[in-house]
Amino acid sequence: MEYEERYLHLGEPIDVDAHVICEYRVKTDLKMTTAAAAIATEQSTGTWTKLSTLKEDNFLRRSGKVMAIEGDLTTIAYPVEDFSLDIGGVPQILSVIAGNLFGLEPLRKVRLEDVEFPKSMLKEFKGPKFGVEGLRSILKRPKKPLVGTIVKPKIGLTPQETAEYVYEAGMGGLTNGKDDETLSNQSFCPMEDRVVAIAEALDRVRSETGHVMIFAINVSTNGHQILEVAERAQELGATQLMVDVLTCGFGAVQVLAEDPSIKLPIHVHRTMHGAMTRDPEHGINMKVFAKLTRMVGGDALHVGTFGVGKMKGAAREDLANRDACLTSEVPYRRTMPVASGGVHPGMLKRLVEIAGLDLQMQAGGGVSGHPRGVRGGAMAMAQAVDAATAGIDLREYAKDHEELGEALRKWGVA
Ligand code: CAP
Ligand code: MG
Repeated sequence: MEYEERYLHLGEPIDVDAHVICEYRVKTDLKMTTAAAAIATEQSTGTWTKLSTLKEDNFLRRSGKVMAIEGDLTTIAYPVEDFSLDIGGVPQILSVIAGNLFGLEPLRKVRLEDVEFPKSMLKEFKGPKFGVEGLRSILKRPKKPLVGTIVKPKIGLTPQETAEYVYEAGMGGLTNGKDDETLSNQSFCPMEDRVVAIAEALDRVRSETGHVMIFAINVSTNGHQILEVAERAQELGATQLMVDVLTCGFGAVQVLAEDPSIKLPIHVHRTMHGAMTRDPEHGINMKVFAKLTRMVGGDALHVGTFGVGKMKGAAREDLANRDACLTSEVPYRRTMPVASGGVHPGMLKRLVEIAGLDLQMQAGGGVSGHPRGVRGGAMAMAQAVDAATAGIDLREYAKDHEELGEALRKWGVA
């Protein structure tokens, strides 16, 4: 493969306002300059062999530039004019920064570690409609972390059984609930019936206790129908929507977040991410997906459990995912970071110590697997988050809160 050295601009200053700047980690048996040039070539104006079809001035304006190489990391800058936001959007952005390069023969492994967009591109996106502050306002919860559950089993319950689960969770004090990522409109749990039954359950909790809980209905589906499905769920009383962003696409989140008819916060699940994020040497760092999810309007996003839960992930990377959701360096509302996956009440204080109070912690098995059932598990989670917020040791707090005590005896303290 002949890759042109003309893509090398090592040591030159980078005009950050005119480029999308990417950092790639590269494993190669060739020179790093050759490998880096291969990425810049393939992702902009070149291919595997020298071309004579592009005028020189356009080559210079539109080619990717290898700006730096440090060890196995290389920084590549793509000119803003290589991107098309009115038509293309995030799908086209990903085709440039995370496209063919993963299959390039000169690279044994390559991972997209980070991306920085220029202000001119950031302002073309609206970000979350609600975000951290909007969710807190809906839930009347100005400071404490949000605490939620995922209905388990992830599929199999009827709409009425699901609503019963939600009622018990709400009566136990949870602020959030959600469908699991594989639940949609299966014959045993039609979405419309589920939305109506859950709305009634949430209304019962509120009328009986004054407590506010919202529940994210999974509206993940094909691009041509997701808006219509979301509108119908909203019409029937849904209080939050959920989108599996990697199976649906970032455009699916954006269409719901930007459509004026949708007035509900969007919980973004990242199922399938492990195929791209898990290998520290090949794929895409979750931080990239977190930045894109916030840009397109995700109000809450799964970021991992900071090394404390069941889903494999490095704590420092999960913290970077959280930072991408919360940083003030971009012109958007903040996205609520969600810690989920093997979570149980005994973990909540550790999670708050690591990740802070702007956090949604949620448990599926860690609620429904409680010895006293869903309400007991919900109470244990609510008690644990109260203790964590007050900085009180969970075992100490459990002395006066038996549901938490039973959870700690069953699952321990992280
Ligand atoms: C958690 C969960 C979520 C994971 C996804 C599950 O259930 O519902 O989908 O949180 O992982 O199906 O595993 P449990 P991540 O609480 O029972 O583990 O949040 O890392 O994307
Ligand atoms: Mg799940």
